[in-house]
Amino acid sequence: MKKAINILVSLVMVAGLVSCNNGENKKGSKGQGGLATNAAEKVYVAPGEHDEYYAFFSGGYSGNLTVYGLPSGRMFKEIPVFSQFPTSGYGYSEETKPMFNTSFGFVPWDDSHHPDISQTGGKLDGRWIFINGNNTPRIARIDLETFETVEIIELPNSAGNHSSSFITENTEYVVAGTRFSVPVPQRDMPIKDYKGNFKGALSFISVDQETGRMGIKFQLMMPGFNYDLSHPGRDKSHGWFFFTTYNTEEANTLMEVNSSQNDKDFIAAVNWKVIEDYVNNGGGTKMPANYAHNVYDHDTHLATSTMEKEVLTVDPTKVPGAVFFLPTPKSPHGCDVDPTGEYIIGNGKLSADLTVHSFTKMLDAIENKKFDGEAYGIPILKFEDVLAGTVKQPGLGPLHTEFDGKGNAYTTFFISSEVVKWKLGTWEVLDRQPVFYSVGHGMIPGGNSREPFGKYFVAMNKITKDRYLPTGPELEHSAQLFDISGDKMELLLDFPTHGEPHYAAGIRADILKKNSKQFYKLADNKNPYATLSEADARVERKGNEVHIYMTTIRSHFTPDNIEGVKVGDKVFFHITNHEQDFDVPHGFAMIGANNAELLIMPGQTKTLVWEPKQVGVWPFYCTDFCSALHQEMQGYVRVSPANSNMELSWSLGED
Ligand code: K7E
Ligand code: CUA
Repeated sequence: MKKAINILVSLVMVAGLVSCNNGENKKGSKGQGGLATNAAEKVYVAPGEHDEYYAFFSGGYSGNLTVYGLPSGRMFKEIPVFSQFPTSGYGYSEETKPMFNTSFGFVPWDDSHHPDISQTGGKLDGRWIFINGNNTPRIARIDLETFETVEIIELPNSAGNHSSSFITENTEYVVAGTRFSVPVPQRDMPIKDYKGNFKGALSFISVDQETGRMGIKFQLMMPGFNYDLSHPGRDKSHGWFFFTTYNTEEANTLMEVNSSQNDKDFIAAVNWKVIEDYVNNGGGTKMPANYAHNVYDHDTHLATSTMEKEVLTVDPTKVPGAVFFLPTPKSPHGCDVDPTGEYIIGNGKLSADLTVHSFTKMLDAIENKKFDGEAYGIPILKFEDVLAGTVKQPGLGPLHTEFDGKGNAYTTFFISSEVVKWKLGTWEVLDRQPVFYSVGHGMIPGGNSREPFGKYFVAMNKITKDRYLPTGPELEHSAQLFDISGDKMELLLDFPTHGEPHYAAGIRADILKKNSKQFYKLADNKNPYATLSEADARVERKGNEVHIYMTTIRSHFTPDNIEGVKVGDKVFFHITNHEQDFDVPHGFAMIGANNAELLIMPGQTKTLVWEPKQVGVWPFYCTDFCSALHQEMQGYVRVSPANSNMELSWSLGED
């Protein structure tokens, strides 16, 4: 076995070298990664015109989400989610800091992998997009009217929240599975006692259909495998959820060898409707827990954090008919279900072939109790009984599969650096195109729904190398856009992405853009520190706290001269932007503030804390070029010694 691994490792290295060299040679030769003559036209979006699709790319280690247009590949926005974002002050302003509260304290970073857009009836509805925080297990919800993160819920009993965040077809649940199994509850125990003692929690988070509010409905306590990716059933398989596993060996060291011993790992098939009934009828065990639930309110412009103290756990062996294992070769990564819900594809990273399971056969095997033993009390189905077919030797290192809704599947191959199009049902390979280089996920807009918009495929590549002008040792990752409307995939465009996009979610632009919010109504602003008229602007002292209630409108702050602040004070700038117009934020920056600026949207209130350390007269200014007199949008705070008797005073336009 060690030998096999070594061969694989060598292959990886050779593949890297070969594809790199080929890139230089193949430029311009059609079908080899070069461009067909009309490719430029197909991606050209004329000045002032809009793209046809939105694409939301996860940021990986940036912790955020970036928004692009397709087919142009233009980046429109970075939405901060799990990471502090100085560009807008997200996670720096007092209003947004609670978004990062966790049971570990303030955690202003994460590793985000899998965005998924809400659905109704198996179709993308464009209400929300969800994404996972992998490192400190969390799920975030982003409102697609405002493109702002509005909720983050932490997951107890989870570690490496990777088989997440995928959405059932009416957004009943956003599902999050643990990659690393851990002791549950956490305790001090020898690592070598992992096997049989650690647990893998699969969390089913319900979503309120009106408000979008998340809540952990139950956690399924599975055996201590690694739950890598997951996918909901669709259409006929709606009500089921599928999770790939690796390390069914339950190894805890030298994983690259020890977790690759078994010829087959499993796809876990979970009938969540059965479990839902079970818990609705009082099943499950309440377990003490401690996890943060953070919610941002658009009316108060304020995030609040609540620590939840309990979670409902379910032992899968207590719910007959709820969980089954489908043997799947060989350390499968991607777990994908086609739009009809019939085919469940497990991409065995170390397997020569692609394994496709049949949902119908699975039900049949379950009904006839054709089991091949069990693992920790969970029935294992026979491989042959659930197999729909195999795609023979399609490439090396399969990772993920997407669907075009026309009966075709597109699988990415990391090692052989290619995308392979194949036919569901006949399993024949129809086309293959090289990618530059080493693709992770692919994405077809709507590909996770019953109705993919099968026009484009985006490859998210891990290695960029010679594709762009060099920028030192690190290059941005590169996406490649393919036209998949014809029989053959056609490469149209390379474009850089930000962070490490693992996965992306795409949607037709017209579904979202009509709902996009243009500004917040000042009259609806319920922030407790809001200043709704300039006449109410003021400065108040409470002990050593100074609260400045400030307003902004083109092109001044009210007040703009403030005196009576002292060294040792803690100064809160509560700033309300009085603009009521599309795309007119004002910024706010204070010299020496130990955080970032604020970018305050029209109608919004944001608060920045500044602790003056030095006596003097210190300026602040607007950071966003908002008008012809933007450069005049500035003011001063006079800071007196700590023991000074200086009274507070403030003014605008007076001498
Ligand atoms: Cu394959 Cu995190 Cu979905 Cu990366 S994962 S590629
Ligand atoms: Cu306000 Cu510049």
